[in-house]
Amino acid sequence: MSTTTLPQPSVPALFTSPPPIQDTLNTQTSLLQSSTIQQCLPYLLNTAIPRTTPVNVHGVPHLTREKHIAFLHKTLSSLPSGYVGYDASRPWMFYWAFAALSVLGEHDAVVGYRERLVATVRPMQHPEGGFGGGAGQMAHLAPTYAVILALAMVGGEEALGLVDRRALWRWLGRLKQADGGFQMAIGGEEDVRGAYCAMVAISLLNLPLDLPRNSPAWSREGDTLLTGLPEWIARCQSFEGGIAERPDSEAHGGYAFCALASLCIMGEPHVILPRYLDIPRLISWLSARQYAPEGGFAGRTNKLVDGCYSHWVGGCWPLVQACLDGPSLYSPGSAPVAPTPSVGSLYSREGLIRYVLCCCQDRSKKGGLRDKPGANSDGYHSCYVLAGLGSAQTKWHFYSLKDLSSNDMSSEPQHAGQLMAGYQWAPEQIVEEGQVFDEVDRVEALDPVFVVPAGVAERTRKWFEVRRF
Ligand code: FPP
Ligand code: K
Ligand code: ZN
Repeated sequence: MSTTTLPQPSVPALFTSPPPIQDTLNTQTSLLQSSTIQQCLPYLLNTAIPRTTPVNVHGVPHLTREKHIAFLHKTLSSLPSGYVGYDASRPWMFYWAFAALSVLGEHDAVVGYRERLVATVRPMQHPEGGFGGGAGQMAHLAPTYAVILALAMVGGEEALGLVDRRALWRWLGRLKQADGGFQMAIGGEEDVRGAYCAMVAISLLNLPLDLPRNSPAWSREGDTLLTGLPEWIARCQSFEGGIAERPDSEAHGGYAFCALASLCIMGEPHVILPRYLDIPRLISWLSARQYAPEGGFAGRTNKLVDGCYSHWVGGCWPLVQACLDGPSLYSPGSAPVAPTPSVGSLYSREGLIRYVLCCCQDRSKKGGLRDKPGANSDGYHSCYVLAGLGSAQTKWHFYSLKDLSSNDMSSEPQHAGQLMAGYQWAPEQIVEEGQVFDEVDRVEALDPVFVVPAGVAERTRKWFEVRRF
């Protein structure tokens, strides 16, 4: 292992110096950006923390794995009163901790929470379908998504069997709008999170695609829960090329991921993404989200880097890459054979890895991962920072099971079980001469569409497929 403290290794100038061009007009925005750079530089140079913090030959500190693991368990224990505002996010706290622990390889620990998860979320299920953020609360797609993914991660009859799929399907019908999108809750906001959370639920739980008759979107026989959805998502692409929460709103990385991942559940990335999105403009917008010297991503134009966008923006890249490259060839029993990539990496993996390991780790006793230096670590950032790190260390292959010459979308699927594109991904570790992280700091990448450990989505879909709806 290449751990060293002296001499200080040299870090490329890109990550150690302010941008060469500076706007002379000072605004609140530009001053905040400059001070963020100043806040990050000592961490990128490893001069901020006690000088004894070991860094590798690339000047990158190690992942303080054990501290992060302990922190994640703590987020699921008794919490101080300051956390009262998180009460309605208890489903999310399970999801964030489980996903982050999985990235760190702690799969058994996750399964060990099954009973507690089941006991906590069972009373959160609404009799008319979906889950609320607490017992007796109205159902909402955000906690519903978090509950479903948390249950999927622990697996088993006790967990998966508690979901009332029929009620969930009817509730989703009520959320489906005539313009194609989904509301987050009945009478609530319609945004692209709704599209993603609904598609994840429909696909993983193998729900019928038929539109329930109670749906405000119901107009004629043959309409489905998917009718008009990709068209609605297309309308969320903004003039900047990024994707907004809803049509005519501001592009943001969180929504870009939701939009791309929903489309990648409905179709193969190289077919469906260019059909509904202007890909060159999307790539241009996504590229502008990565900053130097910080190395990390910001969520939107003129805003600051933040560790959670390591996933929300970083997680867009494998989907876009698969769209450009087309499918890898898959023959059962052997590794997928990649197509000749159209381009190299679409973003600076080195930059992101430096930002995560230098700037996002709380290396004090507390542990956990954070937005940026000076911010407190929390479950949400731990989850999405680690997810981004795993993605940066991984090449995701989308593989096609069918004849590559036929991109046949003509026969419309009638059942979620026929939507297979979300399950045709295989990870490959990127191992490179000169990579800036040491092998001890390699983590597991989460599924690029469902954001659960590799294999969990397919296992869950199969579990529901053989059960009566
Ligand atoms: C801006 O916060 C944040 C948003 C506009 C929402 C972002 C959306 C997500 C993270 C996606 C959520 C997805 C699901 C599935 C629930 P801010 O103004 O504090 O941050 P900023 O300055 O970085 O934009
Ligand atoms: K933020
Ligand atoms: Zn954040």
